[in-house]
Amino acid sequence: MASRISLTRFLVEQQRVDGHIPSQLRLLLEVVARACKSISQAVNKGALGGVLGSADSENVQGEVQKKLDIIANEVLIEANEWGGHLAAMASEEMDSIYLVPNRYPQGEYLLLFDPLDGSSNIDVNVSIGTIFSVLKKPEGSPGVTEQDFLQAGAQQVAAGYCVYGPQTTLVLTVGDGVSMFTLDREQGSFVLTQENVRIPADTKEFAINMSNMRHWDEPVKRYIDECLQGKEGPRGKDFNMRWIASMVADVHRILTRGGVFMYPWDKREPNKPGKLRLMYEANPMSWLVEQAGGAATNGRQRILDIQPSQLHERVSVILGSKNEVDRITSYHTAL
Ligand code: P6P
Repeated sequence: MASRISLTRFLVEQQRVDGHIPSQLRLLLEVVARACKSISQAVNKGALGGVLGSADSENVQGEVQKKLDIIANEVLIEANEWGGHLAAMASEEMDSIYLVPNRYPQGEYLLLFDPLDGSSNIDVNVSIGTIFSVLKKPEGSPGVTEQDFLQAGAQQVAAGYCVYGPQTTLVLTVGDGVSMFTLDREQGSFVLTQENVRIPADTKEFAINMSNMRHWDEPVKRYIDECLQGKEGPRGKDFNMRWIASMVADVHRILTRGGVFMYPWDKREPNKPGKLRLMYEANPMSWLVEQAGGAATNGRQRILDIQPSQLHERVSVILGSKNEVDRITSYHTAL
């Protein structure tokens, strides 16, 4: 069997192709991948590593932090702060941005991440993952402030996630399609296992937390109701449902076989636009989905066009197979 291409070789070749990715960005992505390997090791230990359960603390979102949330956050900070490729970082687990300490060289990139998405699944051994997004630090600003992070998702220069499931798989885009790398634990390196990932435009599978049905807005109720009517209904086909409650795992399934993922606004907290965070969940996942031929909106607007006003702001998310997302969006904009 031909030897597989390592992530390192893939990135070097991406860099070599008309400098598609500058060396500093390549270095950053390799450091993030190494950090994900360390997080994967910690996750895989589970009870044997004493890393399950809660940390008896809350994050900026007011959510109880799991021990692994904090471990993953620390791994990403420590791996990335000294390399000279970053100016600052932002994390779901930290209230404010993290400036690279003055003892280290400052770089031109900003790294944002949800260090361990799907934490409610940690203690029940269900797939979880790390989501990351890379922006360029705006030119001219001497220091770095939170304002420098508030860029629309369309400004990302790299985005990806690492899913810790039966395999540990890193999924990445630098704006030239989506590639998947599986961790070869014998070699200790990520190897290319799929490139030019494409999401089918149509699907028979939707992902949503059905327990919230009574709280949804009418367009979402209409769409799901039509799916549930199956062959006899207006869609003329039966649908399947999946909900893993780990966005990384649900999005990985959609990138692998199509589908539509929805976490829409609902009446439970009407002042919040949605549950998921724009900067380090929705934006990176939306870019990956679009790079694979899918679509991603908040019901009315392309997610990557949303101009953020706060670092931890939330957003309604509808993403996946393009024809389904377009249909759901049309139900919202028709009102
Ligand atoms: P619910 C995990 O906490 C998360 O942020 C996403 O990964 C996931 O899709 C969603 O929340 C699950 O939310 O309300 O179904 O538990």
